[in-house]
Amino acid sequence: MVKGITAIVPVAANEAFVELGSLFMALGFEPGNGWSDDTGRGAAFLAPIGNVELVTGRPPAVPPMLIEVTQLDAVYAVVKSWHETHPSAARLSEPEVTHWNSRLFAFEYAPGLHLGFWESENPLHGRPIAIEGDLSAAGRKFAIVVARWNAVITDRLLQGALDALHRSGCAREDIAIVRVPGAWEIPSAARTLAETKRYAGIITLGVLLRGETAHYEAIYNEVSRGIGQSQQETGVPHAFGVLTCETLEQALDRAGLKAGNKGFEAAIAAIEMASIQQKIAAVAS
Ligand code: DLZ
Repeated sequence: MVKGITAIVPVAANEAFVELGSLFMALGFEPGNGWSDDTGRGAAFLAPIGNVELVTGRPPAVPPMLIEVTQLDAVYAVVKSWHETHPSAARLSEPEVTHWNSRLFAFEYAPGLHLGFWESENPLHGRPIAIEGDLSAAGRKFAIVVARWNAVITDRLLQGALDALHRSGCAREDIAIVRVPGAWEIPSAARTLAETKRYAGIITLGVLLRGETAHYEAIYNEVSRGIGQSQQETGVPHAFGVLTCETLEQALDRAGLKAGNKGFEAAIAAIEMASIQQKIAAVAS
């Protein structure tokens, strides 16, 4: 899989290497890992996104290295003031409107070292790509906590959750199913499973029927609080698949009849969150 792009920019002399490095830092590039050996040295400057652009026909009259920025005028002011104190730098053009709905200024530090700074007039252009989870459950373990109360419905939720896990590549032996008496017991079982740290996600399934449950609000609040607290305190994603319905008919609709299967949806959420957690951890390390 492609991870990033590196453009190698040869710089003639050590002085230019240092000067340009200081300019890039002043512009807000994030410093990357440099290198140095007896053949030379490199300094890396990281941008949030990059792309390779293939062009056919007449190439656009722009410098070969384009740096997309926000607040072009502020960037121009930084480059201009830097340029004034570094007389070796050759040419700096004023920002101009391009024919592609943008503004650009060119900065030629030395022959062959030609940068273009530009800003799109579309504020959404070039936004950094967000971290997003993928929907692959392969190689990950999941636990499902399912209440026996209202089993005619929770069994359907369980089938939906298993369907989502299998279709997303989760192996049968990587799925643990824990049956608990009722929704009230879900948080405690979920927490015990989460604390083992064996599972990438916990899927909680149950049904609370308002019409038939005394102290419905009290039970519901405690179940949702307990599941949320287990998620926050263990750091393991918990998907909430506890239906709260007025009637049995409404619950049946949400368990695969007319309104999708909330067990399936909960499992998909758990799979996605497990992936997101892994990606965030990778970015943070
Ligand atoms: C007691 C009870 C009631 C009245 N209603 C439900 C319900 O609608 N859904 C559910 O999952 N569980 C219900 N329970 C059982 C409690 O969740 C719990 O299992 C018992 O009170 C034993 O602690």
